[in-house]
Amino acid sequence: MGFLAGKRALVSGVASQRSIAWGIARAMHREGAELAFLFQNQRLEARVRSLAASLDSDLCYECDVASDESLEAAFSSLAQSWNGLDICVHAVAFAPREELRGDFVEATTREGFRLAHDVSAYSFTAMAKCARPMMQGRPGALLTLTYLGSSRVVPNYNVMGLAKASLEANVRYLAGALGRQGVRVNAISAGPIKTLAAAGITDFRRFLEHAERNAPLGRNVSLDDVGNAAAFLCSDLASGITGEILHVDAGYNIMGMVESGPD
Ligand code: NAD
Ligand code: 0WE
Repeated sequence: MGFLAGKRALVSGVASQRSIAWGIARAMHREGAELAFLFQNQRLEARVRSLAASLDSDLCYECDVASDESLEAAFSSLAQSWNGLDICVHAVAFAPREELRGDFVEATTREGFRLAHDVSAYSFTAMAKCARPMMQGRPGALLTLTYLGSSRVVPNYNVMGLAKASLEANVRYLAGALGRQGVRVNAISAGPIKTLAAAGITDFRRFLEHAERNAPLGRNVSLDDVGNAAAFLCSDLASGITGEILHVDAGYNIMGMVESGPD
């Protein structure tokens, strides 16, 4: 029997088979969890429904995390099928594409900052507000995805780095607020993975090559690496862990001196 048998998990952020959220859903399903999904808009509905079906789920709800009404509608639809929720996965981020390149000071605008923080950081608090009543009386787990650019200067990551710093503080404050209710809140800081969000980034290949060359494990991380860690963190095996940022990056973050590439 899997270590998530009997658990109900809601997963946001699936846009394709390469999404980190999809790796997490696969691992949780393998460990016996029952799944439900949120999709951003109708453009993604058919794809998410067919992916969900392959993991035995027909619970898929539209949800724009920048809208409280949309979040409330999605959770109240979910509550018609499920009387409780054990796991909630937040795997959503957005900043205007043109702010993810070039000089940070030049590239960053007030509106880009606002949008990045709203969609990528506040939405985790908003989701926790919705999930909390459904987690009443059970040992719940919330999980989000972050990146090293929250705490180190990563070229071109720019305003997303600030939003991830806020998201990581969010993990700690939510963990502080929800702990007495038995709800744990954690994040995985993943190494670079070629997803749709990454495909929009100039020179993303260089990030992959750099990480592969310099990470202690000498490779990049896979959807399974992240999915397995996520399944663990959201399971009772991690019952003593909350407010934690767990690096799943082949060890890249520990390095103090890295080799530059052939270019
Ligand atoms: P992805 O493009 O597959 O997923 C991003 C998701 O965000 C999409 O499903 C998209 O629909 C959703 N989204 C964006 N705006 C939304 C909104 N307003 N409402 C609802 N959903 C919205 O890319 P991914 O790389 O799997 O990203 C998932 C998470 O992992 C993000 O938080 C990202 O910052 C984080 N992350 C990614 C990497 C990487 O290298 N790919 C590394 C570390 C962390
Ligand atoms: O968090 C991310 C990417 C999040 C992201 C991606 C996009 C692309 C398309 C947020 N908003 C948008 N907006 C778009 O229009 N990552 C951790 C992956 C990533 O993105 C980078 C990276 C890495 C790694 C951007 C610059 C430098 C490195």
